[in-house]
Amino acid sequence: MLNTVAKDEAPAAEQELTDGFHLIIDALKLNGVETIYGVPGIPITDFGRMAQGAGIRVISFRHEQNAGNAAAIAGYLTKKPGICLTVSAPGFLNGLTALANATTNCFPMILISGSSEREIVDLQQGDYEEMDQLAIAKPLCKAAFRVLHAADIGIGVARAIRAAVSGRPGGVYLDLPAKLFSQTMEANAGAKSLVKVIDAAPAQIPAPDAVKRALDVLKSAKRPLIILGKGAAYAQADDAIRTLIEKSGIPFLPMSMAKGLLPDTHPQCAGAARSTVLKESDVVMLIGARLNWLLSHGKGKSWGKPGSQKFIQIDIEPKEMDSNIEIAAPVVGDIGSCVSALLAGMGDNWTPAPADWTGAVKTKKDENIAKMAPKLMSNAVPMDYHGALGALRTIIRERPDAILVNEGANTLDLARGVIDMYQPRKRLDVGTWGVMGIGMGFAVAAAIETGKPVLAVEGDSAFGFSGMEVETICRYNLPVCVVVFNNNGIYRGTDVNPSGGTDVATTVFVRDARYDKMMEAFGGVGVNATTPDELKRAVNAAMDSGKPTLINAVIDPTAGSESGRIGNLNPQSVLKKK
Ligand code: ADP
Ligand code: TPW
Ligand code: MG
Repeated sequence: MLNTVAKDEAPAAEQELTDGFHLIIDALKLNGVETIYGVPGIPITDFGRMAQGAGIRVISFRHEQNAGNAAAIAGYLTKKPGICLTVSAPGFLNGLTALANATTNCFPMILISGSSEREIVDLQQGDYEEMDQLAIAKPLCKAAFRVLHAADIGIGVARAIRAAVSGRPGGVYLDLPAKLFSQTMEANAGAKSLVKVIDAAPAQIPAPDAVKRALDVLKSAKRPLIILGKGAAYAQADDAIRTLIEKSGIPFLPMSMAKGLLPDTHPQCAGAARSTVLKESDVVMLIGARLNWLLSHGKGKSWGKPGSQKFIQIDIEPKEMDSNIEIAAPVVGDIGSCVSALLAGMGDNWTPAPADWTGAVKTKKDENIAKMAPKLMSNAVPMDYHGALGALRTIIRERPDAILVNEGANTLDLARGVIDMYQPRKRLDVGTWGVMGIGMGFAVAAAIETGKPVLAVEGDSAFGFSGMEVETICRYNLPVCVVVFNNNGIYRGTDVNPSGGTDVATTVFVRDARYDKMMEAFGGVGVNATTPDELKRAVNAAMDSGKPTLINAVIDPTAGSESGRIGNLNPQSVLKKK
């Protein structure tokens, strides 16, 4: 039903009116938007209230960046654009980091921001929260639109939705000036102006010759490898991907957020033999994974000798091909269509990957897994990373449908390696930028969008970027268990101030802080855990009860290493240290 407002001075022929507020709500509802993540204020406070009144779930955060991260991950989890709603200028800017991060990660989201009066902004006459938001958003997202007339709201919302989810997904900015909200128009015309987006992300079928080329390259392989990226997880083509992998017998390497697309315990999973397969494979098929820094750009010492490896790449974005090295067989299309076409082309008599190769990968993998096993049993107190993660690994094995959110440096890199995932789209982390601050936003949206329990494994620094949202978690009573790996600082808690002055080192926090008290402050459960056993018990209790819980896991402050696993990316001074 269309919302309407009565006109103050109704003309003789009683005309029903609608306005910007109602048209935006109707346009969102018409397109299946069920949840908005945001922070209220001028000019969108009433809009939030009215959206809630109209049955949209409106989740209010304490900071827009977290609302934006929630919207972005909602988009990733559902393949529908997540919606973030912010106030003008400062609120908009706070949301912008999340919008840019969504674009970088190929997550579909729409940042809807109220803005000030165009006439005043453009003449720079000093309006309340004046800012040329559209111009600022443009370079940071896939598309940016502004709606000036109520009659264009339907088209504006439709364009935003289509831009966010079609082709390579990403962030879209929708600018709604304050005046638009109260603009009126005739209700029937308003209803007709709305647009239901049909087939928002159309299938993109790969060209038959591209598929044939890819199969020819694959057929020639003696040591093939498949790399699954988060695009493959996003595509929700889980069955087709599994069939391709099992039919081909090719070892697969999941990128961080693709873990669980097939279980990490799958016999063909080469996660524990990563360096071997990158170096020794002769044909690499990338499925929804970019050859960016996370894969050392497809060259250099992590890879085989130049020219010794051929790449097949499946991606919806044609410009991604040859971005870093030559792609021998580009397959452009959506992953579901591409993988199905490859399967059809493979027929029933496909020769599986050579046994000497798959055997060698398995031997290496078993060796590495055996090497790690005793570390995971560590009962050292204070806990080291492996001891604490060993406990969490067991919990995810026993509760494979829980969603794992993960950020930090050592806390991220080690958890990625230690905690096996068993189901698709269950691991959400810092993604392409390695950005800190996604934790609580992701956790809130994961709980709301899926209804599953969430385990957020957070470095103490990482947690701090979004920590205030524990109030949000308590307010909405979400089944989120946050574990803060508290090692008193960034990477380590033991650095000293090189000047000998009284300030602590730049990477060090208050010693022995009790993050668990933060959750207690808002009525949630707080636990201080000093052993793997205590940690395990506390997480299990949290997951059984579904109560918001924060566990302060006391980690040995000497245990971490600089920047976790990517210390090599730190520039080094060539001058002698004083
Ligand atoms: P990872 O970090 O896991 O390696 P990336 O974010 O680098 O993954 O790569 C994801 C890739 O997936 C992007 O290049 C994006 O264009 C692509 N992608 C996203 N969705 C689809 C889809 N439905 N079909 C094909 N490719 C997709
Ligand atoms: C938005 C730089 C990378 S990792 C990290 C920072 C500040 C925190 C590491 O400490 P933590 O983990 O979380 O305690 P641990 O286990 O190693 O002690 N600002 C942004 N993003 C990034 N990546 C940084 C700063 C950084
Ligand atoms: Mg830390």
